[in-house]
Amino acid sequence: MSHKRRGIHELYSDDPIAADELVWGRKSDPLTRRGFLTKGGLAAMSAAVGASIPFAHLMPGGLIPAALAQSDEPFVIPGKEDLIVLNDRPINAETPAHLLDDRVTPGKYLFVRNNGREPAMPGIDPATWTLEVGGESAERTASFTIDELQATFRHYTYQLQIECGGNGRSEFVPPAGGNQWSVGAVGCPQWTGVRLRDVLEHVGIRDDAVYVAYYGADAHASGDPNKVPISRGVPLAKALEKESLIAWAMNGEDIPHLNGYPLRLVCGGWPASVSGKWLARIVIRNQVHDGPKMTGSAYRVPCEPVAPGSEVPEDQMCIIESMPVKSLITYPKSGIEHALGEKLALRGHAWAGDSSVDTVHVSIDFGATWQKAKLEKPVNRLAWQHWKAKVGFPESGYYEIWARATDSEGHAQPMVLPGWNPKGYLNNACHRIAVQVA
Ligand SMILES: Nc1nc2c(c(=O)[nH]1)N[C@H]1C(S)=C(S)[C@@H](COP(=O)(O)O)O[C@H]1N2
Ligand SMILES: [Mo]
Repeated sequence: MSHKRRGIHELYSDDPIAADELVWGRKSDPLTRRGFLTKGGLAAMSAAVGASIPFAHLMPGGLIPAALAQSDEPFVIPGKEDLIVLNDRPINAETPAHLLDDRVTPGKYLFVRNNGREPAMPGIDPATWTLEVGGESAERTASFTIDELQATFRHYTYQLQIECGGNGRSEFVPPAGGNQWSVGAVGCPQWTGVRLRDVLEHVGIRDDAVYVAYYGADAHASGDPNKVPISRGVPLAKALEKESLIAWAMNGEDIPHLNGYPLRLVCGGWPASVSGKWLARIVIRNQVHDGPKMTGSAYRVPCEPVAPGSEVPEDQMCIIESMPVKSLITYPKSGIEHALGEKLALRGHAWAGDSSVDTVHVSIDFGATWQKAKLEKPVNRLAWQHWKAKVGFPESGYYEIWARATDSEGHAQPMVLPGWNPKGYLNNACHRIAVQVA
Protein backbone atom coordinates (compact mmCIF):
# COMPACT_ATOMS: atom_id res chain seq x y z
CA MET A 1 0.00 0.00 0.00
CA SER A 2 1.88 3.04 -1.23
CA HIS A 3 -0.87 5.70 -1.19
CA LYS A 4 -0.61 6.46 2.47
CA ARG A 5 -1.91 9.96 2.91
CA ARG A 6 -3.27 12.54 0.55
CA GLY A 7 -3.16 16.31 1.00
CA ILE A 8 -5.92 18.10 2.79
CA HIS A 9 -7.11 19.88 -0.32
CA GLU A 10 -7.48 16.73 -2.36
CA LEU A 11 -9.74 15.35 0.33
CA TYR A 12 -11.68 18.34 1.52
CA SER A 13 -11.40 21.19 -0.93
CA ASP A 14 -14.70 22.64 0.22
CA ASP A 15 -14.20 25.44 2.68
CA PRO A 16 -11.44 24.10 4.91
CA ILE A 17 -10.92 26.11 8.07
CA ALA A 18 -7.63 26.84 9.74
CA ALA A 19 -6.71 24.53 12.57
CA ASP A 20 -6.12 27.46 14.91
CA GLU A 21 -9.78 28.49 14.57
CA LEU A 22 -10.72 25.25 16.16
CA VAL A 23 -10.40 24.62 19.83
CA TRP A 24 -12.92 21.96 20.56
CA GLY A 25 -15.32 22.92 23.27
CA ARG A 26 -13.45 26.08 24.25
CA LYS A 27 -14.76 28.61 21.76
CA SER A 28 -17.67 30.82 22.61
CA ASP A 29 -19.53 29.14 19.76
CA PRO A 30 -18.31 25.59 20.25
CA LEU A 31 -18.07 23.27 17.31
CA THR A 32 -21.03 20.96 17.17
CA ARG A 33 -21.31 17.57 15.53
CA ARG A 34 -23.43 19.19 12.85
CA GLY A 35 -20.92 22.02 12.51
CA PHE A 36 -18.39 19.55 11.24
CA LEU A 37 -20.54 18.66 8.29
CA THR A 38 -20.33 22.19 6.95
CA LYS A 39 -16.94 23.31 8.26
CA GLY A 40 -15.00 20.06 8.03
CA GLY A 41 -11.45 19.84 6.82
CA LEU A 42 -8.78 17.29 7.54
CA ALA A 43 -6.49 19.72 9.36
CA ALA A 44 -9.43 20.93 11.37
CA MET A 45 -10.41 17.40 12.14
CA SER A 46 -6.90 16.39 13.20
CA ALA A 47 -6.62 19.50 15.36
CA ALA A 48 -9.96 18.81 16.94
CA VAL A 49 -9.19 15.17 17.73
CA GLY A 50 -5.68 16.15 18.83
CA ALA A 51 -3.70 13.75 16.62
CA SER A 52 -2.96 12.75 13.07
CA ILE A 53 -5.49 10.35 11.54
CA PRO A 54 -3.56 7.43 10.00
CA PHE A 55 -6.53 6.15 7.99
CA ALA A 56 -7.72 9.59 6.89
CA HIS A 57 -7.61 8.51 3.23
CA LEU A 58 -10.33 5.97 4.02
CA MET A 59 -12.54 8.35 5.99
CA PRO A 60 -15.82 9.12 4.19
CA GLY A 61 -16.20 12.82 3.27
CA GLY A 62 -18.29 14.78 5.75
CA LEU A 63 -17.86 12.17 8.49
CA ILE A 64 -17.80 13.65 11.98
CA PRO A 65 -15.17 12.03 14.20
CA ALA A 66 -16.80 10.01 16.98
CA ALA A 67 -14.35 11.70 19.38
CA LEU A 68 -16.45 14.84 19.08
CA ALA A 69 -19.70 13.44 20.39
CA GLN A 70 -21.38 16.12 22.43
CA SER A 71 -21.44 15.41 26.11
CA ASP A 72 -23.99 17.12 28.26
CA GLU A 73 -23.75 17.86 31.94
CA PRO A 74 -25.36 15.03 33.91
CA PHE A 75 -28.78 15.94 35.32
CA VAL A 76 -30.26 14.07 38.24
CA ILE A 77 -33.36 11.94 37.66
CA PRO A 78 -34.63 9.93 40.62
CA GLY A 79 -33.56 6.29 40.31
CA LYS A 80 -31.25 6.99 37.38
CA GLU A 81 -27.51 7.64 37.19
CA ASP A 82 -25.47 9.57 34.63
CA LEU A 83 -28.09 9.51 31.89
CA ILE A 84 -27.93 12.28 29.28
CA VAL A 85 -31.10 14.33 29.52
CA LEU A 86 -32.44 15.43 26.15
CA ASN A 87 -35.65 16.93 27.46
CA ASP A 88 -37.02 17.32 30.96
CA ARG A 89 -40.67 18.08 30.12
CA PRO A 90 -41.53 15.35 29.34
CA ILE A 91 -38.48 13.47 30.62
CA ASN A 92 -36.37 11.97 27.88
CA ALA A 93 -32.94 10.68 28.81
CA GLU A 94 -30.51 8.32 27.15
CA THR A 95 -27.67 6.17 28.40
CA PRO A 96 -24.06 6.81 27.33
CA ALA A 97 -22.90 3.73 25.39
CA HIS A 98 -20.20 2.74 27.91
CA LEU A 99 -22.83 2.56 30.68
CA LEU A 100 -24.70 -0.09 28.69
CA ASP A 101 -21.81 -2.50 29.25
CA ASP A 102 -23.75 -4.83 31.61
CA ARG A 103 -25.19 -8.00 30.11
CA VAL A 104 -28.50 -7.20 31.79
CA THR A 105 -29.24 -3.46 31.85
CA PRO A 106 -29.62 -2.26 35.46
CA GLY A 107 -32.60 -0.01 36.24
CA LYS A 108 -30.40 3.01 36.90
CA TYR A 109 -29.07 2.80 33.33
CA LEU A 110 -32.30 2.12 31.43
CA PHE A 111 -33.23 5.09 29.21
CA VAL A 112 -36.46 7.02 29.76
CA ARG A 113 -38.78 8.11 27.01
CA ASN A 114 -41.93 9.81 28.25
CA ASN A 115 -44.51 11.31 25.92
CA GLY A 116 -46.53 12.88 28.71
CA ARG A 117 -46.50 13.23 32.49
CA GLU A 118 -45.81 10.08 34.45
CA PRO A 119 -48.28 9.27 37.25
CA ALA A 120 -47.01 10.82 40.51
CA MET A 121 -45.06 8.33 42.57
CA PRO A 122 -46.53 8.50 46.08
CA GLY A 123 -49.97 8.13 44.47
CA ILE A 124 -49.30 4.75 42.88
CA ASP A 125 -50.62 1.88 45.01
CA PRO A 126 -49.72 -1.54 43.56
CA ALA A 127 -52.32 -3.19 45.83
CA THR A 128 -55.21 -1.37 44.15
CA TRP A 129 -53.77 -0.89 40.63
CA THR A 130 -56.13 -2.49 38.13
CA LEU A 131 -55.71 -3.59 34.57
CA GLU A 132 -58.82 -3.59 32.41
CA VAL A 133 -59.02 -5.81 29.36
CA GLY A 134 -61.67 -5.24 26.70
CA GLY A 135 -62.14 -3.84 23.21
CA GLU A 136 -64.59 -4.64 20.44
CA SER A 137 -62.88 -7.94 19.63
CA ALA A 138 -62.80 -9.21 23.24
CA GLU A 139 -65.45 -11.78 24.20
CA ARG A 140 -65.98 -9.95 27.49
CA THR A 141 -64.48 -7.22 29.63
CA ALA A 142 -62.42 -8.13 32.66
CA SER A 143 -60.31 -6.37 35.21
CA PHE A 144 -57.41 -7.66 37.28
CA THR A 145 -55.40 -6.37 40.20
CA ILE A 146 -51.70 -7.20 40.10
CA ASP A 147 -52.33 -9.85 42.81
CA GLU A 148 -55.02 -11.40 40.61
CA LEU A 149 -52.74 -11.46 37.57
CA GLN A 150 -50.06 -13.13 39.69
CA ALA A 151 -52.48 -15.68 41.13
CA THR A 152 -54.31 -16.53 37.90
CA PHE A 153 -51.57 -16.88 35.31
CA ARG A 154 -48.18 -18.57 35.05
CA HIS A 155 -45.16 -16.33 35.54
CA TYR A 156 -42.39 -16.02 32.96
CA THR A 157 -39.04 -14.24 32.97
CA TYR A 158 -37.25 -13.15 29.80
CA GLN A 159 -34.49 -10.73 29.02
CA LEU A 160 -36.07 -8.46 26.39
CA GLN A 161 -34.45 -5.67 24.43
CA ILE A 162 -36.35 -2.39 24.02
CA GLU A 163 -35.17 0.43 21.77
CA CYS A 164 -36.93 3.69 20.96
CA GLY A 165 -37.86 3.94 17.26
CA GLY A 166 -36.12 7.34 17.23
CA ASN A 167 -32.80 6.09 18.65
CA GLY A 168 -30.03 7.54 16.45
CA ARG A 169 -32.21 10.38 15.17
CA SER A 170 -29.52 13.04 15.79
CA GLU A 171 -27.46 11.82 12.84
CA PHE A 172 -29.99 12.34 10.06
CA VAL A 173 -29.44 15.06 7.45
CA PRO A 174 -31.66 16.95 6.87
CA PRO A 175 -32.47 16.68 10.57
CA ALA A 176 -35.80 15.46 11.93
CA GLY A 177 -37.61 17.17 14.80
CA GLY A 178 -38.03 15.39 18.12
CA ASN A 179 -35.62 14.14 20.75
CA GLN A 180 -32.12 14.09 19.30
CA TRP A 181 -31.19 10.61 20.53
CA SER A 182 -27.65 9.48 19.81
CA VAL A 183 -27.20 5.75 20.48
CA GLY A 184 -28.44 5.23 24.04
CA ALA A 185 -32.23 4.87 23.79
CA VAL A 186 -31.90 1.12 24.16
CA GLY A 187 -31.56 -1.42 26.93
CA CYS A 188 -32.07 -5.08 27.69
CA PRO A 189 -33.29 -5.72 31.23
CA GLN A 190 -34.86 -8.92 32.48
CA TRP A 191 -38.64 -8.75 32.79
CA THR A 192 -41.01 -10.88 34.87
CA GLY A 193 -44.75 -11.09 34.41
CA VAL A 194 -47.52 -13.05 32.75
CA ARG A 195 -47.93 -13.71 29.07
CA LEU A 196 -50.14 -11.17 27.33
CA ARG A 197 -51.42 -14.14 25.38
CA ASP A 198 -52.68 -15.98 28.49
CA VAL A 199 -54.61 -12.91 29.61
CA LEU A 200 -56.11 -12.29 26.16
CA GLU A 201 -57.17 -15.93 25.83
CA HIS A 202 -58.68 -15.82 29.31
CA VAL A 203 -61.03 -12.98 28.33
CA GLY A 204 -61.58 -14.47 24.86
CA ILE A 205 -60.37 -13.25 21.47
CA ARG A 206 -63.05 -12.87 18.79
CA ASP A 207 -62.41 -14.12 15.25
CA ASP A 208 -62.28 -10.60 13.85
CA ALA A 209 -59.42 -9.48 16.16
CA VAL A 210 -56.44 -7.94 14.36
CA TYR A 211 -54.65 -5.67 16.85
CA VAL A 212 -53.91 -5.39 20.57
CA ALA A 213 -53.30 -1.94 22.07
CA TYR A 214 -52.57 -0.32 25.43
CA TYR A 215 -53.55 2.72 27.45
CA GLY A 216 -51.34 3.92 30.30
CA ALA A 217 -52.07 6.01 33.39
CA ASP A 218 -49.81 8.90 32.37
CA ALA A 219 -51.34 12.31 31.59
CA HIS A 220 -51.06 14.33 28.41
CA ALA A 221 -48.20 16.86 28.49
CA SER A 222 -50.76 19.68 28.23
CA GLY A 223 -52.46 18.46 31.41
CA ASP A 224 -55.76 18.10 29.50
CA PRO A 225 -57.52 15.11 31.17
CA ASN A 226 -59.38 14.32 27.95
CA LYS A 227 -56.19 13.74 26.01
CA VAL A 228 -53.98 10.64 26.00
CA PRO A 229 -50.22 11.10 25.43
CA ILE A 230 -49.71 7.84 23.58
CA SER A 231 -51.69 4.64 22.91
CA ARG A 232 -50.10 2.16 20.54
CA GLY A 233 -50.38 -1.51 19.78
CA VAL A 234 -49.19 -4.52 17.84
CA PRO A 235 -50.81 -6.94 15.39
CA LEU A 236 -52.44 -9.92 17.12
CA ALA A 237 -49.63 -12.30 16.08
CA LYS A 238 -47.00 -10.22 17.92
CA ALA A 239 -49.25 -9.94 20.99
CA LEU A 240 -49.60 -13.74 21.06
CA GLU A 241 -45.85 -14.46 21.01
CA LYS A 242 -44.66 -16.24 24.11
CA GLU A 243 -42.23 -13.43 24.98
CA SER A 244 -44.89 -10.66 24.98
CA LEU A 245 -45.35 -9.93 28.68
CA ILE A 246 -47.45 -7.93 31.09
CA ALA A 247 -44.61 -7.32 33.54
CA TRP A 248 -44.53 -6.17 37.18
CA ALA A 249 -40.82 -6.76 37.77
CA MET A 250 -37.57 -5.75 36.14
CA ASN A 251 -34.32 -7.45 37.13
CA GLY A 252 -36.19 -9.14 40.01
CA GLU A 253 -37.34 -5.84 41.54
CA ASP A 254 -40.19 -3.40 41.07
CA ILE A 255 -40.07 -1.70 37.68
CA PRO A 256 -38.44 1.74 38.12
CA HIS A 257 -41.07 4.47 38.39
CA LEU A 258 -40.13 6.20 35.13
CA ASN A 259 -40.04 2.89 33.26
CA GLY A 260 -43.67 2.08 34.05
CA TYR A 261 -44.13 1.08 37.71
CA PRO A 262 -46.13 -0.88 38.76
CA LEU A 263 -47.12 -2.64 35.50
CA ARG A 264 -46.05 -2.43 31.88
CA LEU A 265 -46.32 -4.23 28.61
CA VAL A 266 -43.09 -5.50 27.05
CA CYS A 267 -43.03 -6.56 23.40
CA GLY A 268 -39.29 -6.90 22.70
CA GLY A 269 -37.64 -6.27 19.34
CA TRP A 270 -40.21 -3.70 18.18
CA PRO A 271 -40.02 0.05 18.68
CA ALA A 272 -40.32 0.42 22.45
CA SER A 273 -43.32 2.70 21.91
CA VAL A 274 -45.44 -0.49 21.69
CA SER A 275 -44.41 -1.43 25.24
CA GLY A 276 -46.94 0.55 27.25
CA LYS A 277 -45.85 1.88 30.64
CA TRP A 278 -48.10 2.39 33.72
CA LEU A 279 -50.38 -0.13 32.03
CA ALA A 280 -54.06 0.53 32.80
CA ARG A 281 -56.05 -0.92 29.91
CA ILE A 282 -55.59 -3.36 27.06
CA VAL A 283 -57.95 -3.41 24.11
CA ILE A 284 -58.39 -6.13 21.49
CA ARG A 285 -59.21 -4.30 18.28
CA ASN A 286 -61.01 -5.36 15.08
CA GLN A 287 -58.92 -2.84 13.12
CA VAL A 288 -55.41 -1.43 13.18
CA HIS A 289 -55.36 0.57 16.42
CA ASP A 290 -55.93 4.30 15.96
CA GLY A 291 -54.78 5.78 19.28
CA PRO A 292 -52.46 8.81 19.59
CA LYS A 293 -49.04 8.21 17.97
CA MET A 294 -50.42 5.24 16.04
CA THR A 295 -51.76 7.32 13.13
CA GLY A 296 -50.36 9.97 10.77
CA SER A 297 -46.58 9.84 10.47
CA ALA A 298 -45.82 8.79 14.08
CA TYR A 299 -43.64 5.67 14.26
CA ARG A 300 -43.96 5.27 10.51
CA VAL A 301 -41.38 5.32 7.73
CA PRO A 302 -41.86 5.66 3.96
CA CYS A 303 -43.05 2.31 2.59
CA GLU A 304 -40.55 2.79 -0.29
CA PRO A 305 -37.18 4.57 0.05
CA VAL A 306 -37.28 8.35 -0.57
CA ALA A 307 -34.66 11.02 -1.29
CA PRO A 308 -33.45 12.92 1.80
CA GLY A 309 -35.72 15.87 2.56
CA SER A 310 -38.71 14.52 0.59
CA GLU A 311 -42.25 15.22 1.69
CA VAL A 312 -43.99 11.88 1.99
CA PRO A 313 -47.81 11.66 1.87
CA GLU A 314 -49.30 9.92 4.92
CA ASP A 315 -50.75 7.08 2.85
CA GLN A 316 -47.21 6.19 1.77
CA MET A 317 -45.95 5.85 5.34
CA CYS A 318 -45.88 2.34 6.88
CA ILE A 319 -46.01 1.40 10.58
CA ILE A 320 -42.64 0.32 12.00
CA GLU A 321 -42.71 -3.28 13.18
CA SER A 322 -39.58 -5.33 13.92
CA MET A 323 -36.54 -3.06 14.48
CA PRO A 324 -33.45 -3.38 12.24
CA VAL A 325 -30.14 -5.07 13.10
CA LYS A 326 -27.87 -2.97 15.31
CA SER A 327 -24.92 -3.13 17.69
CA LEU A 328 -23.11 -1.11 20.34
CA ILE A 329 -19.51 -0.90 21.50
CA THR A 330 -19.87 -0.69 25.28
CA TYR A 331 -16.18 -1.10 26.15
CA PRO A 332 -13.99 0.88 25.96
CA LYS A 333 -15.56 4.29 26.37
CA SER A 334 -15.15 6.56 23.35
CA GLY A 335 -12.15 8.88 23.61
CA ILE A 336 -9.75 6.67 25.56
CA GLU A 337 -6.00 6.64 25.08
CA HIS A 338 -4.37 3.33 24.28
CA ALA A 339 -0.73 2.25 24.21
CA LEU A 340 0.71 1.42 20.79
CA GLY A 341 1.87 -2.21 20.64
CA GLU A 342 -0.80 -3.46 23.01
CA LYS A 343 -3.94 -5.16 21.81
CA LEU A 344 -7.18 -3.43 22.74
CA ALA A 345 -10.03 -5.61 24.00
CA LEU A 346 -13.48 -4.52 22.81
CA ARG A 347 -16.95 -5.68 23.76
CA GLY A 348 -20.59 -4.85 23.25
CA HIS A 349 -24.02 -6.14 22.32
CA ALA A 350 -25.92 -6.72 19.08
CA TRP A 351 -29.61 -7.28 18.39
CA ALA A 352 -31.94 -7.60 15.42
CA GLY A 353 -35.60 -7.00 16.21
CA ASP A 354 -37.63 -10.22 15.91
CA SER A 355 -34.69 -11.94 14.33
CA SER A 356 -31.21 -12.73 15.71
CA VAL A 357 -27.66 -11.65 14.95
CA ASP A 358 -25.39 -13.98 12.95
CA THR A 359 -22.10 -12.08 12.95
CA VAL A 360 -20.45 -8.95 14.32
CA HIS A 361 -17.39 -7.45 12.66
CA VAL A 362 -15.14 -4.62 13.83
CA SER A 363 -13.01 -2.18 11.83
CA ILE A 364 -10.21 0.23 12.81
CA ASP A 365 -9.87 1.78 9.32
CA PHE A 366 -13.26 3.44 8.68
CA GLY A 367 -14.74 0.25 7.32
CA ALA A 368 -12.07 -0.58 4.72
CA THR A 369 -11.29 -3.93 6.38
CA TRP A 370 -13.23 -5.91 8.96
CA GLN A 371 -12.35 -8.47 11.58
CA LYS A 372 -14.88 -10.99 12.89
CA ALA A 373 -15.82 -10.68 16.57
CA LYS A 374 -16.76 -13.55 18.90
CA LEU A 375 -20.54 -13.55 19.25
CA GLU A 376 -22.69 -15.31 21.85
CA LYS A 377 -26.18 -16.68 21.37
CA PRO A 378 -29.01 -14.74 23.06
CA VAL A 379 -30.11 -16.04 26.49
CA ASN A 380 -33.62 -16.20 25.02
CA ARG A 381 -35.33 -14.95 21.89
CA LEU A 382 -35.49 -11.10 21.69
CA ALA A 383 -32.54 -10.59 24.08
CA TRP A 384 -29.42 -8.82 22.84
CA GLN A 385 -26.27 -10.85 22.17
CA HIS A 386 -22.80 -10.15 23.53
CA TRP A 387 -19.71 -9.87 21.35
CA LYS A 388 -16.02 -9.29 21.96
CA ALA A 389 -12.90 -8.76 19.87
CA LYS A 390 -9.25 -7.70 20.17
CA VAL A 391 -7.62 -5.24 17.80
CA GLY A 392 -4.07 -3.93 17.28
CA PHE A 393 -2.93 -0.65 15.69
CA PRO A 394 -0.16 -0.14 13.10
CA GLU A 395 1.04 3.27 14.31
CA SER A 396 0.14 6.02 16.75
CA GLY A 397 -2.67 8.48 16.00
CA TYR A 398 -6.43 8.87 15.96
CA TYR A 399 -8.52 5.80 15.20
CA GLU A 400 -12.16 4.92 15.20
CA ILE A 401 -13.49 1.51 16.09
CA TRP A 402 -16.61 0.65 14.17
CA ALA A 403 -18.83 -2.35 14.90
CA ARG A 404 -21.15 -3.87 12.33
CA ALA A 405 -23.71 -6.62 12.94
CA THR A 406 -25.42 -8.83 10.35
CA ASP A 407 -28.72 -10.54 11.12
CA SER A 408 -29.78 -14.09 10.33
CA GLU A 409 -31.40 -12.91 7.08
CA GLY A 410 -28.17 -11.33 5.85
CA HIS A 411 -29.07 -7.69 6.55
CA ALA A 412 -26.02 -5.76 7.78
CA GLN A 413 -25.88 -2.37 9.47
CA PRO A 414 -25.15 0.51 7.11
CA MET A 415 -21.72 2.02 7.74
CA VAL A 416 -22.73 5.65 8.04
CA LEU A 417 -26.51 6.16 7.70
CA PRO A 418 -29.50 4.14 6.52
CA GLY A 419 -32.16 5.56 4.20
CA TRP A 420 -33.49 8.93 5.30
CA ASN A 421 -37.05 9.22 6.59
CA PRO A 422 -39.01 12.33 7.61
CA LYS A 423 -39.26 11.56 11.34
CA GLY A 424 -35.75 10.26 11.83
CA TYR A 425 -36.53 6.69 12.86
CA LEU A 426 -34.51 3.47 12.57
CA ASN A 427 -30.97 4.81 12.36
CA ASN A 428 -29.05 1.56 12.71
CA ALA A 429 -25.72 2.88 11.41
CA CYS A 430 -22.55 1.34 12.82
CA HIS A 431 -21.65 2.58 16.28
CA ARG A 432 -18.26 4.32 16.29
CA ILE A 433 -15.91 5.12 19.11
CA ALA A 434 -12.70 7.15 19.13
CA VAL A 435 -9.34 5.81 20.32
CA GLN A 436 -6.09 7.78 20.60
CA VAL A 437 -3.11 5.46 20.18
CA ALA A 438 0.20 6.77 21.50
N1 LIG B 1 -47.84 4.95 28.93
C1 LIG B 1 -46.75 5.20 28.19
N2 LIG B 1 -46.08 4.17 27.66
C2 LIG B 1 -44.98 4.39 26.90
C3 LIG B 1 -44.54 5.70 26.64
C4 LIG B 1 -45.25 6.78 27.23
O1 LIG B 1 -44.91 7.97 27.07
N3 LIG B 1 -46.37 6.49 27.99
N4 LIG B 1 -43.45 5.90 25.83
C5 LIG B 1 -43.17 4.83 24.87
C6 LIG B 1 -41.94 5.01 24.13
S1 LIG B 1 -42.01 6.05 22.78
C7 LIG B 1 -40.83 4.31 24.44
S2 LIG B 1 -39.42 4.44 23.49
C8 LIG B 1 -40.77 3.43 25.61
C9 LIG B 1 -39.65 3.84 26.52
O2 LIG B 1 -39.54 2.97 27.61
P1 LIG B 1 -38.66 3.39 28.85
O3 LIG B 1 -38.97 4.80 29.20
O4 LIG B 1 -38.98 2.42 29.92
O5 LIG B 1 -37.21 3.23 28.43
O6 LIG B 1 -41.98 3.43 26.35
C10 LIG B 1 -43.16 3.49 25.58
N5 LIG B 1 -44.33 3.33 26.41
MO1 LIG C 1 -40.01 5.74 21.59
